[in-house]
Parts: sequence; C-alpha cells; structure tokens
Amino acid sequence: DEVMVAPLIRTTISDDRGDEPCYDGYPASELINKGYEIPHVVGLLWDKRLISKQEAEIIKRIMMLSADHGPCVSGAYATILAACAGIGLSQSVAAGLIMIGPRFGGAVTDAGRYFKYAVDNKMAVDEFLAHMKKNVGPVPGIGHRVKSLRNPDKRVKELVGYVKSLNIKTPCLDFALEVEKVTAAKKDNLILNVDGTMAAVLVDIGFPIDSLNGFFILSRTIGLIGHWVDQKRQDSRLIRLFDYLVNYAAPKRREV
Ligand code: Q5B
Repeated sequence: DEVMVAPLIRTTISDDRGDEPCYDGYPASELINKGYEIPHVVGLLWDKRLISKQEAEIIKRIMMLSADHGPCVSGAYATILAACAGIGLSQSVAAGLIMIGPRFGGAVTDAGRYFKYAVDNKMAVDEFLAHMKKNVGPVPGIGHRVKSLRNPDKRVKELVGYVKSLNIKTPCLDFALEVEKVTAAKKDNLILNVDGTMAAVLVDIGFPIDSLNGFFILSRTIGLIGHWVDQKRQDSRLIRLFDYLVNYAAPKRREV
C-alpha cells in the first residue's frame, strides 16, 4: 500500500532526480554547452531567472572586483589566522566568512534595502540621511577605513563607469552617488564603498534584497580559499600576537 507522507521541505530552485541537476528547470549540461556562465547559474539559483548577457557581464565584473582585498581585512585575516593554527580549509574559510557583517563586506543587503527605500519613497538625500541617523545609524554602503576622496577605490570607479556606459536606468546607483556627494563632503572617507556600489547596481538590475550579501560572500570566498592555500604552501607557523601590539590596560599584578 502507498503511504502518503507530508513533505519535509519544499524547494523551488533545483531538482537532481534525473541524470543531472536542473537549475530552475534548466539542465546543467545545456547551460554549459550553450555558452552560459557562472553569473547565469547565480541568476537561476538566487532569483529563479535566466539573466541577460548584459546582467551576467555586470555580475561577472562585481565578482572579479570583490574576490579579494588583501590579507589585512577582517575576513582574510581570520582565515589566515586559522590556517596558521593548522585548521582545515572549510573551517578556516568559515572563520573568514563569519567576519562578513555590518561593518565588513556584509553591508550589501542593508545598503540595497535603504537605497531602494529612499528611491521608492522619492526621498531627498538630506531627508534620507536624517532618517538614517534617527532610525538606523551609520549608512550601510557608505564609508571606508582606508579609502577616501584622496585615496579613491578604483573598484568602485570601475564598476560605476561600466554600468553608466551601458545607458540603462540606474535609479539606486544615481541616488547612492548623490548620497556620497553629501557624506564625503562632511568627512572624506565617507565615500560610496564597494558594498554600497554593488548593492545599488544589483538592486537596479532587479536582484532581491535578501540575496545581495550573497554576492560579497560568494566572491570573497574565492579570496579566502586563496589565502588558506597560500599559508599552506608556505608551511606558515602559528600566529601569536607580540606583546607590543597589545595595550595591556588590566590592573598590574597585586596581592590577594
Ligand atoms: N561614520 C566601514 O569606518 C566603516 C559612517 C559614518 C554615517 C556611515 C564605516 C561603516 C557602513 C558599513 C559599510 C562596508 C566601519 C565597508 C568593506 C569591504 C572592503 C573592506 C576593506 C573589502 C569604516 C568614524 C566616524 C563616526 C561615524 C562616522 C562612519 N561610517 N556616519 N554613515 N556609513 N560603514 N561597510 O573608518 O562623529 O566620529 O562618531 O560602518 O558599508 O567592508 O578593504 O577594508 O573589500 O574587503 O572605522 O572594502 O564607515 O570609522 O566607524 O570609527 O566612524 O564616521 O559615525 O562619527 P571607520 P568609524 P563620529 S567596505
């Protein structure tokens, strides 16, 4: 007798029950043989749509520009620290990924959310900044520890220049650039950063807000894996901070 069992989970993106996986219905073999690329797979699995060639090119550029930003940023540093402690690849990469949050790399979703909110509600920049100050805090997508008007972020310029050259409608990006004009005039490191730029562009090409941090996570995973392999290749030693890098502010040793 057949037994009816209520399904445990429901999926709407992929199916592996045939001889190969289908991404939102498209067989993987057809995608690879018909010239589709990684951004198309992202489009199918994250937004259930076969994106255009132009959208795929934008995503490819976002991924290439954000794949790594050297060893000093929170994510790479955490992965390197773990690698040097002898931790395996997946855990070391996870350690780096865990650093991606509201200050480092994980501001993409919220940047997209608030820029879109401002555009949808036809807010003026000053009104938006006042709203953020009162209700949210630092504007996600704005500000950088080392990049500034005097030391611009070439990744941002490159992405903005490319997207602008396409002559597509970019209301979120346009708004984000207007925000930057005001914030950077107040303090020169309050520029539109790489998270904010990706966010605005991705909202403009229709990606769902909840998927946006995924673009940084996916791209930066390439770099984190690179840092782990790099440390292994060099047979790096355990890292222990030198005392002179610590401000010991605890009370001096005393008698009980
Ligand atoms: N202030 C990024 O800040 C950072 C403000 C602001 C209004 C803001 C800060 C921030 C929003 C989150 C964000 C993504 C923490 C950054 C990335 C990838 C990366 C990383 C890499 C890569 C840097 C000093 C004063 C304070 C603040 C005010 C700062 N940001 N006001 N809106 N957004 N941004 N993150 O320099 O009056 O002195 O109290 O949180 O978008 O992660 O390369 O490193 O590829 O790996 O540490 O590029 O901007 O300055 O936080 O001490 O603030 O500026 O209120 O004002 P800092 P803070 P006051 S891209």
